[in-house]
Amino acid sequence: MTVVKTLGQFIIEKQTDFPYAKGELSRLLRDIGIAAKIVNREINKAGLVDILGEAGNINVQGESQKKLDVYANEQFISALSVGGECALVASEENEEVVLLNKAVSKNAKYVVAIDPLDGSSNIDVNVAVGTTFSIYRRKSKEGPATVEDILQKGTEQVAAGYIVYGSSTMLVYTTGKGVNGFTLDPSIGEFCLSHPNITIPETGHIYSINEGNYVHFPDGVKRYIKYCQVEDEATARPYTSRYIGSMVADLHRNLIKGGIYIYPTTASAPKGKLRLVYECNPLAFIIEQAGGRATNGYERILDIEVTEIHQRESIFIGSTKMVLLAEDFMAEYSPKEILKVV
Ligand code: P6P
Repeated sequence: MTVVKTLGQFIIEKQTDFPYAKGELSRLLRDIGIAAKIVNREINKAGLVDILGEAGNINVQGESQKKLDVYANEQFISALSVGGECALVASEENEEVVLLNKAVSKNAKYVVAIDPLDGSSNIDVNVAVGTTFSIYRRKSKEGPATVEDILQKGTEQVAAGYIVYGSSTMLVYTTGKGVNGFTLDPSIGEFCLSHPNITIPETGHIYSINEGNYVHFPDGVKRYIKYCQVEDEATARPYTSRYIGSMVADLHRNLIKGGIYIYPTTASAPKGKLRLVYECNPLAFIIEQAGGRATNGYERILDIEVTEIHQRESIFIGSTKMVLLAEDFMAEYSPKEILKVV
């Protein structure tokens, strides 16, 4: 008989990985799992209720906020606030950091960065969307947490993960000791361990990039795309192009099958489109823990200085050998020093 291990059981079991932990991180991960189940329920019926379409607001990115964006943001912030283990949240949907309920979280040790619903433009067309999150220890020792508590390098993450709301709903996370995936079993309302110790193939045959922006890509990216398209039996090229328009879904497929996702600088995104704090850093932590690589074409994502909540960054992320080769093309055709002058 197959023994089902739930997310809650797994978190408690792994708590011994942290000898000094008193359960705060375990409870924080549990709170995120609860919110994910609530958001999943709404996503799965989004087409049936008046939750589709524009919420009428514009978020800090200048993007029209879908109602489900707003709902997901509220659910994650509420779960973290009630749980009492988180002092502050930085969210894609909020221009400033959100201080959580002081009465409950005055002794909270952690802060969370989150993109509650990434790829939300796909909701109305029933394409997979995702949530990304990072957990840090707060740096401040007393008084209310501040934005400085979340402006930490990716290397300081205590835990990170994503939820992908796809053909099934999965929660994938790491605490720095490998990557584990849990699939939601709606019949019991629990995330169950389905993908223990996920590792990404060191190479792959899938490249994910919005080639509609080709004209404005750096030369190094153009050259790498052409490399992927050349016929070469020895390296199983041409590779397959797969781009969903929902980074969590693209990244999850590449994590399982091998591949590379690239969002470089473009005309409309001169610093890249993806946000360092709540998209690039959590996914980079996951990919590195799974044996992959994540850089901005030049330097490790997790080492990049964080100065603003919503700062954007280019990202090359996935199978190590594919990312390294893409970096070689960047070094040869788009060397950083020239880009600095320009
Ligand atoms: P484009 C979704 O808005 C997102 O942040 C990622 O999930 C996705 O990969 C990318 O942007 C899509 O952007 O410019 O290709 O439509």
